[in-house]
Amino acid sequence: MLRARLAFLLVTLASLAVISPAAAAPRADDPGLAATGEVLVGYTDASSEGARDRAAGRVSPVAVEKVARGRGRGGPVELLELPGGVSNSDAIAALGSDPAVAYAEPNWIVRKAVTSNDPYFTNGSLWGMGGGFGSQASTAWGSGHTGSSSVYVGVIDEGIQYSHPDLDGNVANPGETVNGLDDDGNGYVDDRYGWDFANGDNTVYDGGSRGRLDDHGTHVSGTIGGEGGNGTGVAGVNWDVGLLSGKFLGRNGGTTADAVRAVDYFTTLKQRGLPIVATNNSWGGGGYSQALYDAIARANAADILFVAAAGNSGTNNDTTASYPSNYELPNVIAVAAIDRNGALASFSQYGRTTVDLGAPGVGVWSTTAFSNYSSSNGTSMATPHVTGAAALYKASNPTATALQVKEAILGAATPTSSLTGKTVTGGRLNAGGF
Ligand SMILES: [Ca+2]
Ligand SMILES: [Ca+2]
Ligand SMILES: [Ca+2]
Ligand SMILES: [Ca+2]
Repeated sequence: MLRARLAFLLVTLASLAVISPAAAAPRADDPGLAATGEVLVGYTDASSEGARDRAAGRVSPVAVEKVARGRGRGGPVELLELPGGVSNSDAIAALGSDPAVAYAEPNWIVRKAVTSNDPYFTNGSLWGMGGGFGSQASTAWGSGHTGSSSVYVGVIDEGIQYSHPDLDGNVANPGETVNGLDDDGNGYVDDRYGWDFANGDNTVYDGGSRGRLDDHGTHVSGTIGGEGGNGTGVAGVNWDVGLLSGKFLGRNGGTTADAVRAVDYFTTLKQRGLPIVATNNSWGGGGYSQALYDAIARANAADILFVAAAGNSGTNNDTTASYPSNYELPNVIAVAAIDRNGALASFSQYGRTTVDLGAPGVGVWSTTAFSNYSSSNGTSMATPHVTGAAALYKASNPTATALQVKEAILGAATPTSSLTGKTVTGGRLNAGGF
């Protein structure tokens, strides 16, 4: 048994050497991978207590915790806390040379459960989160990357059913409570879940007794940040994220004036300290607006991405401009829609110089008003996959600027034949490494 364990250790070390021959610091010393100043030591079955103490003494531990007693399978295991200045890798080397030690290894950091148990994912409906032509978000989840509640996204759309059971933990303005006061001092009273610019009030969910009001805003929100791993409904690209509504679409659409207000609302929140990485803009129409261009430029200056739908008329945005996705600003990302077979959706607008990449936009299941779930088609559905990817990347790379996040998204796009010559990247969203 001992020989088998040693053989396994050798294989592990050999493969590590192959994986990262030029790493600046050994993986054992990477604080993102292993607890700093801690090593696990497994002693041989035959070792005496005195021999084990002598072995541990090689690294002068400041504390020793028993992890396993070593009765039955394997010898005793201890967790040694190292004195300051002793690296994990040096301690492992020193301990490994002692005959009482079977193995010494880093105390690897493991992360929470990372396989979605959300029924729409497990039954295959949520193809946009998976492999194949999906966003590969599930691969990022498998690496323990499921988003962060300290990364915020503005949803400029209809309102959001913030009380939806798959969203209620992820929608809130942390600086605001419902008390009749403007707690965060941004000029809006009780904007706990965002602001309704269509109606000039703080009720961002108005899904009343008729129609499908707030379905669309709730749907895109679920794709960005539906609560994953809770055994319910769907999972968003981010299981944890902060969503806020900039509601400006009502039953009859919205206006440019209200869109400008909504964009500026998030810019102001960012300037006041709320860490917003992006706004999602699954809407379009109308002509060029200098006022809207200037608002998006202000968002750019505030380091906020503006992720926009390419549009659903099947036309070429290079020849017939579509707004807001065509605004030529560094923070804009324009998104086309693909189906689960990787084809450009028949309705999706495209543009070799004006549309950046494709993302899942056909048969997309997500949250809808009245605590429901439904499937929708559109570049509206593709866009929040990309916005979600921006938030996921930011969660794993907290110091990245908006433009670095954009670069990461475009750089990771997977070449896709249906998007060749029809998008800037010629590829589709791939968040697997985020
Ligand atoms: Ca406020
Ligand atoms: Ca308040
Ligand atoms: Ca309202
Ligand atoms: Ca869920």
